[in-house]
Amino acid sequence: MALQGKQKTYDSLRRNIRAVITRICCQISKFGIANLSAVFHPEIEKLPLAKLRQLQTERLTELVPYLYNRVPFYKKKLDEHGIHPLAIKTIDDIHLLPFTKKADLRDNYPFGLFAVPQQEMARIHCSSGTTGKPTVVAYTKHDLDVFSDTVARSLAAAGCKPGMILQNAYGYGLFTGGLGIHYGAEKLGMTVVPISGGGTDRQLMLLQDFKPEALCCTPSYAQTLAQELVKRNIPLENINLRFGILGAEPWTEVVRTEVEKGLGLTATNIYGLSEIMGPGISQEDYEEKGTGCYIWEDHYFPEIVDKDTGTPVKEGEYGVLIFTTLTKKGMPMLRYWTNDITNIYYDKAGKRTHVKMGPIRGRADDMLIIRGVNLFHTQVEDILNGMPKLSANYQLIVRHEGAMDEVEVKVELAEQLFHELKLEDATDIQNDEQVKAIGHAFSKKIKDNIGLTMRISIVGINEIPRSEGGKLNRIVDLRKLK
Ligand code: DLL
Repeated sequence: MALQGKQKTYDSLRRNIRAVITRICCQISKFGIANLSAVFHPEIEKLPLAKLRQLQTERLTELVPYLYNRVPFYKKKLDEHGIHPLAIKTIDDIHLLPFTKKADLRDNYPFGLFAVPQQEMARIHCSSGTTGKPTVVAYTKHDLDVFSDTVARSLAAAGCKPGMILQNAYGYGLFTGGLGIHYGAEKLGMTVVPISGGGTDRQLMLLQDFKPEALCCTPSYAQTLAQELVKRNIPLENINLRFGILGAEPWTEVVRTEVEKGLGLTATNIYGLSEIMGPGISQEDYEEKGTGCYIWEDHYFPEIVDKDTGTPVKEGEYGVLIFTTLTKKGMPMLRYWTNDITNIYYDKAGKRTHVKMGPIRGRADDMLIIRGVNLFHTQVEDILNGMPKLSANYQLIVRHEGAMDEVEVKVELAEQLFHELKLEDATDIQNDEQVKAIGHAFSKKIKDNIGLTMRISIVGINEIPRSEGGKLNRIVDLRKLK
């Protein structure tokens, strides 16, 4: 009897202890501590640079013979350049290797650059925005693991934690944004809402009903969502966003300010491209905003080279971003010429050791040359940052007039001012003295900073096309249509 009593007391004690442990675990996981290992990986993200170089050397020296022996395109290219794969002995030898360009992917369409039989590929994506045949990219199961790991790392750097709801408004499909973010978020332990891009009514409904803390979409679509909240009189208190992970197109501080205010979140930049993997090649830390995006260089090795000569530039200087995939198996890339213009630098004050990249100024092929001056639309966007009476909705229209190329900047008035001035139509706007003064000030700033005279057309609200979920084109080049 006494023994039975003791057993009962022991059982109930055990039940109580188990309940207490369960409660503690729930509390811990509520704060995202239980899954801390999924959030931050100091052993790799804080790896001392010498060790990082050693790891990159090991990976590159394995990759070059792997590609040489498996992909006829690479064998031919290396032979033509007189490079024996074993001549690449350290990561510093990478500059001996030839570049791979988008045209090489097109020439080998669809499966010519596969390093494994097609049957070993787990997924195929295509890169966006091109005419004619798309650029094909493919992944083995191992590659998809690396992809989701680096996206999970990126989301964690952006402030996301296990258990948070993420509304993923990047397009699902051949574009790498939707599925790329999706699997990375699942890996981090988030609850993903795979809503895809567009369908603004539904986006706003779920933002209010599910109350996600994180939103992934293009910066221009985040602008659309912020503007729609105002238009529909939806108070910010109805939504619960804390983090926006925005990328897939160039954007600057003026858009960050608008989106952070309009959606009540901390917006960070995520960069990537299909040819290398997809989103999550690099990511800004939410506590180091404005200092650049960490490139996960244990997997994606970056270089910056002069856009005309292809020679490496000094740390911090601008040029074309080049990537080598160090761990991909299905369709690795050697020195892929992204055509994106930016710079890379180490930030000793940062949380991680990996190199950072600045915002993309534009793509080398998007660069306008106007009367001899190189122009990216992001330079105009930067100037808009100091013009609170104008909005961040703008477009550059380029024409060939007479013997000259002319740029017109079409920009909407800031919404508040537009309502205050009670302007009815385009003629009212053009004739308003205050609007004229704003236009002159903007034009002067452009001339002083960029060195070009541009025609400024200030328009009313909702006059300039908005993003409907995908990438927004800020440049209308009418010269190409002639
Ligand atoms: O845009 C992958 C991605 C999806 C990145 C979602 C971020 C978020 P692609 O369609 O192959 O892949 O386009 C790649 O988009 O070479 C850049 O020109 C541009 N791009 C991507 N991210 C950024 C960014 C995806 N954060 C091309 N800032 C790249 C500026 C970006 N440009």
